[in-house]
This record gives sequence, structure tokens and C-alpha cells, in this order.
Amino acid sequence: MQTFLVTGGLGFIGSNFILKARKKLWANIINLDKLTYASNPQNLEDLQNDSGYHFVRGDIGDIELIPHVLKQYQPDTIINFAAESHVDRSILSPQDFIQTNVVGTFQLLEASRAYWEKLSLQKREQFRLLHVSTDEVYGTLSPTDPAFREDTPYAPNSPYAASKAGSDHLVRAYYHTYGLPTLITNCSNNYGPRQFPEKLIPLIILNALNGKPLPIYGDGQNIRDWLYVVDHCEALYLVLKNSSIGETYNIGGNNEQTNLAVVEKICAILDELAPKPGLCHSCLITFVKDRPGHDRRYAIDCSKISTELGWQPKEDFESGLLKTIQWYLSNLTWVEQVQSGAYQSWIQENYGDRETVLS
Ligand code: NAD
Ligand code: TDX
Repeated sequence: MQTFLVTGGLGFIGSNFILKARKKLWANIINLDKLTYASNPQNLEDLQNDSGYHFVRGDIGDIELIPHVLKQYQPDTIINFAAESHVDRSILSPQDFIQTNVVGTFQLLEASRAYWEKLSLQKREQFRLLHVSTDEVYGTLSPTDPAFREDTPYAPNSPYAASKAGSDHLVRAYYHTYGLPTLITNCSNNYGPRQFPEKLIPLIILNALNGKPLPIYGDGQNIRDWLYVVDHCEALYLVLKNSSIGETYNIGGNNEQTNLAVVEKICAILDELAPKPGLCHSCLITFVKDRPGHDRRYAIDCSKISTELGWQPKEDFESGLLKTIQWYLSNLTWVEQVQSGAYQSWIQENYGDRETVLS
């Protein structure tokens, strides 16, 4: 079986990818994660007795650790999910975004190149580095603009988007300059189980359950394309298995929604699943000050991945949203521990202040 080095695997998409990969036996997994606030060890609790899964605490930008991990575990594939991922945080404090998303990705590329160059010819040919990126690198669309294609020029508008754009350019350059077998995917907004509740959908679900205001930035008419996280994970695996090196694929849900519509749908589902006497959840909707530089619309043209690799999103938005809300309702301990920061004590107990731990 192949070995995948997954970075950022304790976050939202990475943990869903690893769970799927182990369930389907796509590969053995080495998960390297820095354990930032966005990570959650509980996400992969089910794998604690799985001998095909190993965890390493570490930073993708650690120039001593990464070569060591590559030498020790000899992965055939690296999938880079590790990133600072929240736009609002990037506006308040861009430093960490540049450090991890740009410098960290650069260091990971350097270590990967050195590792790859020493592999046997056969292993060099099999090796892939898949960099997981975002549609936000393309900037914003007007209501009548065509959806983002792989050849749409980059025009990032937030520090987060700019840092992801920078990392994409570095990955591309390592393929063209050094021949490192890289792949890039640019995906739209994901939703589903295990998403940290700073992002719109889990934030709204949890605020609504707690009777708190549901903050909508600006007029609520900004549009995002939403994709169920499991569909994204399947697309990533298909790209890894079947695409040619150096390729870029856009991944999306063909599912453009205004933020207000998303929030109203969540409220309608919660009115059914968790009714509050005398209260309709949508009464909690509160329009608040807009996000600075807030992109108006994203839309993805995924005809390339669809025609070349046969991928289509399977989950429709209504059923995906229902499943997501049901997951949060059935995992209130996860929610409570995320909100109270209890898992931070777990990290302290298990790792103390040590930056890196190798098993
Ligand atoms: P997340 O914030 O939930 O998780 C990120 C994970 O990376 C965390 O576990 C964190 O501890 C880890 N990490 C952060 N810095 C690190 C570092 N320097 N070294 C090692 N690990 C580090 O993010 P997510 O939503 O799961 O996103 C994963 C990737 O997918 C990101 O690269 C993001 O840009 C991209 N993406 C996300 C979405 C989305 O809607 N969430 C959409 C498209 C692309
Ligand atoms: O409280 C809120 N109110 C609100 O109106 C929050 C948190 C968000 N919003 C709006 C802003 C966006 O238009 O909802 C939309 C979605 O916001 P986020 O969940 O913060 O996602 P977004 O900024 O679109 O970025 C996400 O999708 C692309 C991920 O965080 C990125 O990592 C990914 O690359």
C-alpha cells in the first residue's frame, strides 16, 4: 500500500480526507500537523488503534523536521492541507498567513525536492505533491461574469487569498523549474462535519442552537459556491490517481448561494430538528458591519475535472446541509470541547511545549 504524508490533517478538510483514506484503504497515512487553534485531535480519535495511521506534531516550515519525517516514513505522496485558513483572521493578523502559507509551503517544497531527487527512478516517477488551494486566489466576480476557470488570472483580495496565491505560484514554479511532480487544486467553500466554528456554516448552526445573534456581513448578498467536504476529498483522490503532473484543477459544487440564503436554510432545518418554543431561528439574523475587501461572488467552472477525470459533486446542498447539522447536533461534546478550548489541555498534556514529536 502507498504512504501519504498529509499535512494539516487535524483540521477540517484534512481530517475528513484521512478518515476517508483509511476507510477506503487508499493509503497508509502520516499526518503532520502543527496543532494550531484550528486543529482538533478529537477529529481523528477513531484512528487511535489504526496501525496504518501515524501522527507527527510539526510545522511544514521546520527545515530540520520535514527532511527527517520524509526520510523516516518514505512517502510516495504528499498532500498539503496545512494552512492558516480563515479570511477574517488574515485581515486582523496577516503575519501567520505569510509564515505558514507562503514560507511554510516554500520550505515544504524545498524539503520535498531534496527528498524526491534522491529517490530511485521508479519512485521519482510515482511521487506526487498535491497542494490543496482555494478559489479565492481568482478574486471576485460580478453577477454576470463567467465562473472561474483554471486559466482565469489570479487576483487575490485578502491577505489569506494572497498568501494562498503565493503558495500556488511556488508550487507551479517547482514543477516547471525542477520537475517536481506537483498538482494544484483550487476548490470553493467546503462545508460538512468537523469544521471549526469560526466559518459561516458551523458558526450559524451553533449560534442558532444557543439563541445567539446570527451575524451576516453587509447586505448578505455575497455569493459563495458550496461543496460538501467528502466530495472535495474524493476529487483530490481522483486528481492524485489519474491526472498528469503539473496540472491544476478547479473543484466546485455548482452551487452558488447568497450568504443570506444559506443562513435561512440552516434556520429552516433547525426549526424542524431543534425547535425552540416561541422562536423562529431566522429571527436571530443580524446584519453586521461588512468584512473589509469582502469578495462579492465566487463561482467555479469545474468542466475540466469533470471531462478529464469524470468527477462530479454527489451531495446536493439540502441533503449535505441536513447531514452537517445532524452531525453537529450529535457531537455536542466535540462542540463543547472546541468552544471551551478543552482540547488545548489535551495538547499540553501530550506534548507540553515541545514543538515537534516523532513517533
Ligand atoms: P483548517 O484551518 O480547518 O485546518 C488547517 C490545519 O493545518 C490545522 O489542523 C492546523 O493545525 C494545520 N496547520 C496550520 N499551520 C500549520 C503548519 N505551519 N504546519 C503544519 N500544520 C499546520 O483548514 P481547512 O478548512 O481544513 O483547509 C485545508 C486546506 O484547504 C487549506 O490549505 C485551505 O486553504 C484549503 N481550502 C479550504 C477551503 C474551505 O472551505 N475550508 C476551501 C478551499 C481550500
Ligand atoms: O459571521 C460570518 N458572517 C458572514 O456573513 C462569517 C464568519 C462569514 N460571513 C460571510 C463571509 C463570506 O462571504 O460568509 C461567507 C463565508 O465566510 P467564511 O466561512 O469565513 O468563508 P470564506 O471567507 O468564503 O472562505 C472559506 O472558503 C474558501 C474558507 O475559510 C477558506 O479557507 C477557503 O479557501
